[in-house]
Amino acid sequence: MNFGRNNRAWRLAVAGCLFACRVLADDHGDAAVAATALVPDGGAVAGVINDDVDKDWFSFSTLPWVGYSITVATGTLWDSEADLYASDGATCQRATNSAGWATPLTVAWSNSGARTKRHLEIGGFAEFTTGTYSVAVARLNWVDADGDGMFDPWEVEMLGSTNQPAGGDPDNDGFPNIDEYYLQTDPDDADSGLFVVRLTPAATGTVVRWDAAQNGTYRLWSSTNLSSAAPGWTFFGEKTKFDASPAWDELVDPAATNARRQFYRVEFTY
Ligand SMILES: [Ca+2]
Ligand SMILES: [Ca+2]
Ligand SMILES: [Ca+2]
Ligand SMILES: [Ca+2]
Repeated sequence: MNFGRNNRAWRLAVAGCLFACRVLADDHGDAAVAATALVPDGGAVAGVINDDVDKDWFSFSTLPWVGYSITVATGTLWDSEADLYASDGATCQRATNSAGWATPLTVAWSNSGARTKRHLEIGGFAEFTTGTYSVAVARLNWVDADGDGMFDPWEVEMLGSTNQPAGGDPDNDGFPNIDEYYLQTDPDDADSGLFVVRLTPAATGTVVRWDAAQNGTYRLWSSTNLSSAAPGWTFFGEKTKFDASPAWDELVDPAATNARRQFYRVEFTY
């Protein structure tokens, strides 16, 4: 066959490639790091399962003491699969699908720990299933009559009323009330906050222990020097706490051995 530039078969082949490339372009990322952000109570987001192996990833921020309902409504997609992952994007916490059930598919999850991000992986359930869908996240029990971003039942339980502002610090520990809400520490106890509580030097490194709440994700930094900018802080690990107890977590800093002086910093992220 002649595939010269003016040949009709050549032009059809090019047109076919362009058409195929457009069909295969994906609308949402295929991994947790490329997740599309969903806003709780912010309405539905449309998506397309482009081919039978396409997975669309979403993420949303969850607040302590608050329940969430995730709804996947199918359009032309025959049935759907929705898996809920922890903030690390790797630990599956709930797997469900709509096969055999009337759509839409719903997944409920309540955050009994610290503020954290959740990831959602959506795909078609049956093989060779493609088509359109929409996904929405709703808060089931959110109450914030004073509009300070802190869940009112938590304020009443921990501070006696909703009178305290988000930026207040009645226990003078340096953590404002809203941070204590996110961290799930006690806003009325100066000893309850985000602190490095123990360092255990060993030949293989130093075991760093800090206050940690369930679902919390923490980032750890070390430095040999607090008095100047050099060498600054060195990041050595991130960890998500999955269990409710104990109320601390640990990570080894392998660069710090017995003979060295080290300072540590722990950061809460969500
Ligand atoms: Ca897609
Ligand atoms: Ca409030
Ligand atoms: Ca405080
Ligand atoms: Ca406190």
